[in-house]
Amino acid sequence: RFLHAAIERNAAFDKVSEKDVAFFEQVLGSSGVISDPDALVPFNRDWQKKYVGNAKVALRPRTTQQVSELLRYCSSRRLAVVPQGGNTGLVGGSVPVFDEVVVSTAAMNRILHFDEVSGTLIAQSGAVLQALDEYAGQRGFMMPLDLGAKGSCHIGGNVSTNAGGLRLVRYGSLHGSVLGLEGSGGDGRVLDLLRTLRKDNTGFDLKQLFIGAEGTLGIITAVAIQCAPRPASVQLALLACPSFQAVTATLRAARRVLGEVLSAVEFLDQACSHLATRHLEGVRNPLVQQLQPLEGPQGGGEGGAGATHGSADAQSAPFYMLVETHGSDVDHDQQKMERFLESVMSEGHVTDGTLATSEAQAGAIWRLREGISEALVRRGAVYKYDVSLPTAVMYDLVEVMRSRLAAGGYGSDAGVLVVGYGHIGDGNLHLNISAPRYDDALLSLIEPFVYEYVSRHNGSISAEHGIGLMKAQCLSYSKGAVAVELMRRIKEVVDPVGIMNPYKVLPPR
Ligand code: FAD
Ligand code: 2HG
Ligand code: ZN
Repeated sequence: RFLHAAIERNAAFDKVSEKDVAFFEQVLGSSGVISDPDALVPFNRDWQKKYVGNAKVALRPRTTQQVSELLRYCSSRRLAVVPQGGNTGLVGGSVPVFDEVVVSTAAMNRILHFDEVSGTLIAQSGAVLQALDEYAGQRGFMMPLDLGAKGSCHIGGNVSTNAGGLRLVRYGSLHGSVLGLEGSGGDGRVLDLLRTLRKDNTGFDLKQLFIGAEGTLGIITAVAIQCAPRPASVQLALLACPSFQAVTATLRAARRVLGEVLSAVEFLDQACSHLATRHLEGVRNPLVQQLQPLEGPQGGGEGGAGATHGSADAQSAPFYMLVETHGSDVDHDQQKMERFLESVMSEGHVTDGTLATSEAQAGAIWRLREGISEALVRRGAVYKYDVSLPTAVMYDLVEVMRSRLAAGGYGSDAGVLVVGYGHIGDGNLHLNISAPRYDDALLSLIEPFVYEYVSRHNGSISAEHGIGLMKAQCLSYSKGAVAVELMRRIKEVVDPVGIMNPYKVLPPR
């Protein structure tokens, strides 16, 4: 596919032979080795169906020992490997680029230990996030991260991408909540760092290297994580804001008034709201009274904040926010939420709002926000940018991009939609450009412009999704030469033959 046009297969890697398959079957049994072309399809393509590889074999180990044996063998045979969890990654990191061996953690999903006093959980890396959250929930705890892909993503994939998600503003990053991990380096050496201690100052904190390494060092086989107490009281408000300035003012008020109970602050623009309600069954925005039928080539009011076309726009606000609290006292939290709403409404930062009065209502509001990625995929081709920027200027990038593309002939009349949403409480914007089809001329208007813009504003080209294949050639926009060289050297130590997830994260030399 066009995405691989500039990359050549590294000829130093050998191709999988029948003898290799026989070895894999000896280690895993035949059920752990997938080589049938049809059965390989889901291992070879990503969630967006944008990145498609050509692996001839996928492996499903069940134990750390098996992972170690497989990697030792692949190193000795110079067979490149791509680790795969739930395959929900958004930067092309979880699928082969060429014929790398896929090592899937899908069969490594056992929960190994739970401490009901401290809330520490140990699980194999292939455990699905939602299953872990349900398990912790039955014991009065919750996982410290939550994201739209929770039903499919694995904890090992979350840790490998250092996933952020919807509640990082409250529960912090995985660099803090992962207490320990176990993994195998590319050469098969098992690194046992599976501790559950809050405090452990014994030299280099090696587990941090694996958090966010995106499978370039080795394979995480188990994770120890600090769960948080499940809140007795949860409040969720969906708010309509008249401008992006009002969104940032509302964020400031949420921090000031809600303080320690604040658990999520998300935003989406008008175009996202329309996308989710139009492309996803049963999703509606309770603050938009009545949607108009689709109009025009771009589907009526999909034009985005500030756009004037499509009568549906007249009825909805330019921006929406989700503001959530987690606390232990319903009365106290409700009082705080009321004070917050009074403050932002009296100042005109919020023009309309609704409070969820049941778990079902809260779930429906979250679906509006969490469903945006899926709605975008349903609409057609998507160019995704996941950036950190100073909050005050964050949305400027969406507006600048909209004007730039329109001036280049890729406006809404060409079916191109530029939308912005994300974790505003963490300074994280998801800029997505939706188009009828992938188009190199459109891409050349977006990149490198978007990376230069982010770099100029001292932002990050990857806030939470990682670098993967998509941004490996662009790492220098966010990391200096010395840092990149150090990353290479660390990889050489942990993965001496260099078989782990080649072509990803690090730029070609
Ligand atoms: P995969 O996609 O399988 O892999 C991701 C990367 O990690 C790859 O490079 C892979 O090689 C590597 N990897 C996987 N498992 C291992 C392992 N055991 N050892 C070593 N390397 C491994 N991300 C966010 O940060 N925040 C969000 O809010 C968010 N929301 C999302 C919503 C949707 C609908 C979707 C589809 C994705 C979303 N993501 C989000 C992207 C996010 O990266 C993933 O959902 C998740 O963290 C990846 O987990 P996974 O198990 O699917 O990993
Ligand atoms: C989210 O916050 C995810 O919904 C996905 O990180 C963002 O699809 C995207 O761009
Ligand atoms: Zn996100």
